[in-house]
Amino acid sequence: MAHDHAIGHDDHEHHAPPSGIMRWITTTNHKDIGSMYLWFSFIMFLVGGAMALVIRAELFQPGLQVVSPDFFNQMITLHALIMVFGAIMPAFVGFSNWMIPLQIGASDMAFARMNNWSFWILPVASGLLVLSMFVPGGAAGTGWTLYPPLSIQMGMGMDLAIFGIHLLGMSSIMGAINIITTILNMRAPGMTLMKMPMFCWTWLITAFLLIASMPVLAGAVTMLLTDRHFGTTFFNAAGGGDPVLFQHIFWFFGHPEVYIIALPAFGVISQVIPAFSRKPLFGYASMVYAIAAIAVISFFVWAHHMYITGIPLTGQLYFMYATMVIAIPTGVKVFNWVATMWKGSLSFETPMLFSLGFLFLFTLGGFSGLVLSITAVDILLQETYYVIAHFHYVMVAGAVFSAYAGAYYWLPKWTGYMYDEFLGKVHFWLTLIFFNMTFFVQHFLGLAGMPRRVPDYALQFTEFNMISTIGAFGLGISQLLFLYIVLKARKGGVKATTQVWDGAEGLEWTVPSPAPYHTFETPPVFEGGKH
Ligand code: CU1
Repeated sequence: MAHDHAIGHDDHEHHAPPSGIMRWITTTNHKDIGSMYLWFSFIMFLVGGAMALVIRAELFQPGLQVVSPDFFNQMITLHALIMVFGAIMPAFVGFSNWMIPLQIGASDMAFARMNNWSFWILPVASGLLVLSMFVPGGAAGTGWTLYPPLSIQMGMGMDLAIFGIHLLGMSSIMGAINIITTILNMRAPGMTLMKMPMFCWTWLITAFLLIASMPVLAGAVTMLLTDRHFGTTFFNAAGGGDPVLFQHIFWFFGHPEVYIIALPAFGVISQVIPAFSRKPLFGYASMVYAIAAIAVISFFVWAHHMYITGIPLTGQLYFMYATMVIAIPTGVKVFNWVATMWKGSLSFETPMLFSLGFLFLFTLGGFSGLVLSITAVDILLQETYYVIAHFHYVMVAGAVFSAYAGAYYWLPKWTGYMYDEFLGKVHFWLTLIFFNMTFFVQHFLGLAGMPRRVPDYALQFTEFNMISTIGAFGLGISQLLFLYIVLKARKGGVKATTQVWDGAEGLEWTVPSPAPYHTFETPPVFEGGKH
């Protein structure tokens, strides 16, 4: 930035752009920031994964072998917070930074400097979470839901978690404002909303979800903070408050949060499946309406997490049916993905394999969600491993699989080189097998009554826990293969062409940035690929 203070000074003084680490700290380039989000996300994925392995190591056999119950509780909390806020959400924000400007033909994000700030808040916030393990009393041992009264009694690790969550919320809200402004104001001529690639649509709607739900979480943890330190009694019955109030506020954020994670994942899948089917996405408009419907309904189902808190029977019935209603727009999406493949010219490179893995396993997670939505069943299964199994099918098979689908799909665009297709497929199959080995058996453990968030268990649960732990270590180790594949692709090799996936793509990522004027005057042409 050449700021000219002296009148009459020659205005052509030019500073070289910052290099080295300063480039990354000061960058306003959406591709740089996208890459930083993705690298940060993967590092946090490994950190949160290591914590999961501590949990699984302890649960390998009954009794206490590896960690203290207290530290186990801390791992339970931090694994969840780090995976949700540090790994999964930043991964899809990384995709959004990289791809939204390219897909709509914008030169960058609307608020390029705020974009830099959104990112750099993240390592600080996640650092606070990790740091909280080392303060007196350790990290919050409440689970990521931070329920009072326990969260009011916890040590200062809880304060660090609260401050971390405030910062994470700021980062998300700024990112959401940026995405909405970019999409609404910076589309190239001819790029109407209903011509946008589906990934942009999912993020546009997700950004509104973020703006509506993150402040609610911020409010909940702020009330917790004042209950802890400033004498309020929002959640303390002794002062006229109610601990269940916290659960209502938390889940009013928490359930939309599920879709903040899932919708961008749907967006990625909606790009990858058409590309590898050499057909346009089936039912584009119905897909947009389905995303919007899911987003709206997601705000009205929160108490399905609270069936055992004594809400009235009519309330339980309402939340049961409202939750089941979400299966309808979700079913529309699954139908559209399958219909896109119908009579397509299919091929099964790594991005498509991860998308199909997503399609099968996420649907399974949806079905176990339907099971849990039934009040009478949930009262039995609440706080058991069935719930753990359910949401890991949503979070891992849903979000992580589609993040991998997107990463392999766009890696040639990002690096300029093809990744190793054979190793990519090995990565997929190892991930698929070990994922199911880890989590499928947890359905049985839950149905048999094994409680979640407890470091010890009764003898009859031993075999399934051993299988689950072996699967978890396999799953963890096979993710290092992905790191190797990315590093290898960055070093060079076969150059990526502009039509990597055989050209059925039209708009996807073949648009140069900034896009040439009038790129989108005509609808994309689908050429049909190889036959
Ligand atoms: Cu929910």
